[in-house]
Amino acid sequence: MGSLGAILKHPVDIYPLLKLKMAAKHAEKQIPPEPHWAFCYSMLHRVSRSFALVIQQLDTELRNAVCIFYLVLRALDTVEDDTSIPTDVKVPILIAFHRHIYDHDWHFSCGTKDYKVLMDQFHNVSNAFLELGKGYHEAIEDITKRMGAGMAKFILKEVESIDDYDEYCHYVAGLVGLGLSKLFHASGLEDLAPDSLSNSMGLFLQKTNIIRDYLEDINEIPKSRMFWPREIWSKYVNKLEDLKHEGNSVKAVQCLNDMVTNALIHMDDCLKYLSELRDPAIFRFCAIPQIMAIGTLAMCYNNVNVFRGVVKMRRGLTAQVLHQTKTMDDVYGAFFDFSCMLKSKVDNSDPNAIKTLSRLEAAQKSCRESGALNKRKSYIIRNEAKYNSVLIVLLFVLLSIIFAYLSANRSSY
Ligand code: D61
Ligand code: MG
Repeated sequence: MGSLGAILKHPVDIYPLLKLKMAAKHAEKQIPPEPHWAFCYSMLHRVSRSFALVIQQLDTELRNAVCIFYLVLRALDTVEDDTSIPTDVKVPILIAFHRHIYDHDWHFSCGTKDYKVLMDQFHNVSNAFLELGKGYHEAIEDITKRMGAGMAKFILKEVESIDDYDEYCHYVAGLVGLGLSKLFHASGLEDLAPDSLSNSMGLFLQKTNIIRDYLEDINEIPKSRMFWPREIWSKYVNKLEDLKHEGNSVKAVQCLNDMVTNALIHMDDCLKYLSELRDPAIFRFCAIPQIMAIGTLAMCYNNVNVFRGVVKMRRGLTAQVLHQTKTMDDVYGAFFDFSCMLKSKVDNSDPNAIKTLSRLEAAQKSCRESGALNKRKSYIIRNEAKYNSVLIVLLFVLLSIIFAYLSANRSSY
């Protein structure tokens, strides 16, 4: 549950963290009795704690479809991510994956840990997939086919231009956005969202991951993986791996800030997509990952530690996002706060400072114009100070009671 030090520094985290623990316990108890569905849901919890919690809140029928959609694509991604599979073996598997999901017996062993279990026991996922309605089959098959083909294309080719970068992110995450919008529509709960907005939802999440995971991807064994586009990094260094050398810290951080500025373009589309959703559970399912993404970008911006280790949002802050995100007003509030935090980190000497600031100001303008600000909880500073003083008063009251009790006892002797 996060270290004691972090909790003492941020006492506001205590309540959301406890609630999160309870929500996770509750979700685990809800695992269905049929063995193939039990496998799918326990796998979902093991490979993605964060998506599992939000998926769990959807209505049963849609929840089953989204769970299988997730596991099918996670399995496809496990093939893509395993750098020990030779290209001539990997490419045909990626291309044919959308057919394997109809085959009860198909499996291909790869990946490690939980991902290996998912791959070895994939028949459970196929069996559950086959029980979904036809509308869901078509959407899942179509996206799996297009994603597999796109991944195969980028096994053979590097991400050179920013257009390549957007194209790669479209295959691995934008298509998830398109597929989810289709599933929401098929469930009868939402109108069909425009593809370009659904795509942006995925691009914002994927670009955030690619920025955050620089070091992990470059250090991948036996072969490093590179997703930062040459068009951006070549302005700062000669080779992508040079960014991790300490002598290049200044250039590395400028390059990182350039990458974050690129990701910020998608904020506006994401706000638009979210503002059109009607179902509260679908809304939360979509909004929470987006808020975590902008929070992560705010942590990464101008932070050399991205090149030294993993930069993550505090677990307590994640728990706060999970519980404070209910309506569009909460999203405007969170986007506004994290944009503020980003703005305060922009250094005027950064080569992209003006571009970064103007993107952040544009987002803040949308949030302000929504009229949602003022009446809300903030993720930064203000509330924390208020909460801390309440805690101090409580502590004082408690000590007074103990003191009064002790002196009363003493006087009775
Ligand atoms: C609303 C709500 C959730 C959304 C969305 C709209 C639009 C797109 C997405 C989720 C997908 C976002 C993907 C971002 C995280 N990136 C990865 O996991 C990378 O793999 C990409 C290919 C597999 C995608 C599997 C997936 C992920 C989330 C889903 C989903 C399917 C289905 C339903 C709901 C959410 C990344 O993974 C490695 C890592 O980050 O550890 C990679 O290999 O690059
Ligand atoms: Mg991948």
